[in-house]
Amino acid sequence: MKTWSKEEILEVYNTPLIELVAKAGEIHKQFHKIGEVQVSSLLSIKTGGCPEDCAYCPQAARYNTDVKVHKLMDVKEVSECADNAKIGGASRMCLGAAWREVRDNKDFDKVLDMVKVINSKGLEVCATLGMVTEDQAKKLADAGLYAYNHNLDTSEENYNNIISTRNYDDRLNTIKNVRKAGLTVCSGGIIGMGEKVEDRIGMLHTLSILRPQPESVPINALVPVEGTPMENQPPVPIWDMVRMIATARIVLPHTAVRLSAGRLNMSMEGQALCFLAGANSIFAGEKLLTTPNPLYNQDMDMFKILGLTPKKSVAEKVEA
Ligand code: SAM
Ligand code: DTB
Ligand code: SF4
Repeated sequence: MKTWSKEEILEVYNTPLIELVAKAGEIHKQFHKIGEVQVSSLLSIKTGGCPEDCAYCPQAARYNTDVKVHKLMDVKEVSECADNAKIGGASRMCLGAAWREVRDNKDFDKVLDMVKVINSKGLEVCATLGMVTEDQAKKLADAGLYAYNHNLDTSEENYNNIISTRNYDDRLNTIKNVRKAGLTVCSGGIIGMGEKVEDRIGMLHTLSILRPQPESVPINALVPVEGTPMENQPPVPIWDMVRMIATARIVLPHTAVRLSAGRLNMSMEGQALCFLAGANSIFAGEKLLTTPNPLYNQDMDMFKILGLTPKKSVAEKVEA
């Protein structure tokens, strides 16, 4: 596995666009099935009221947003959502909680039960619950969790401008704990927060030098939400998204690169370029965690028009 320097990654990012997409497409073809896109479903199991101050996030308690605070959902409700996600063609389900960190209490036991139930339906289960210890990550793994999402979000240098209630090392530590527990790692970030190109590169560099590299890297375009410090950020140009995805594909050849938040502002043509550049997953369903996402039927039309096929879950592949 090549160890990329920041300078090399920047050079990749700045490659003339068509050449960059072609290069990324070659790598994509080598390690993935062209046109195969994983459909993932997102569910916010505990919404809002978060003590952290992530400047992009509508769920931080300190910002005055329209998000309705909701305590942890019931296992039964979550199980029904998983059934619907499966009917809709999802092979992975990600549970999100607006927590700073996991605590060893009844709520955590409930999350473990949710993981067990969803896993038993043959879906890959991912969770994003904030910081976790190795012991907690092990409990999640034992319950059948497949992946843990914990985003770096931006570069180490830019981190303090976006979040002040924790630091980059906290983030990297949780990723280490997740790895030690034998879970797969999902970690990516957001573009469009006013960061420099160097910050995008810095984030990709940190992800690319992890060993093993993360199995999953979500690339989010900021969804600016009223009431957050980022409410007036201009939309991310599609070309930046394409460059970011192509660069991620090249420096993380085996990784699932997820075209995550922000698709509502992207045309089908724009998204097609992202798939050509190596994106091989989307979040489907009309809501991400708290913000809108394209309608399910629109995405299915896109799959038809572009000739995309939904990827099966790891569990379904074992059965086949
Ligand atoms: N509280 C946990 C944490 O921060 O790790 C998990 C939930 S948090 C909402 C998961 C991720 O959602 C964040 O790391 C961030 O990348 C993404 N996110 C949150 N708000 C966003 C927004 N407005 N636009 C794009 N991505 C966003
Ligand atoms: C990720 O990187 N993006 C997803 C998932 N991981 C959990 C979340 C996007 C959230 C967008 C803002 C919202 O809907 O609240
Ligand atoms: Fe809380 Fe996560 Fe939102 Fe930060 S991103 S405010 S930790 S829910």
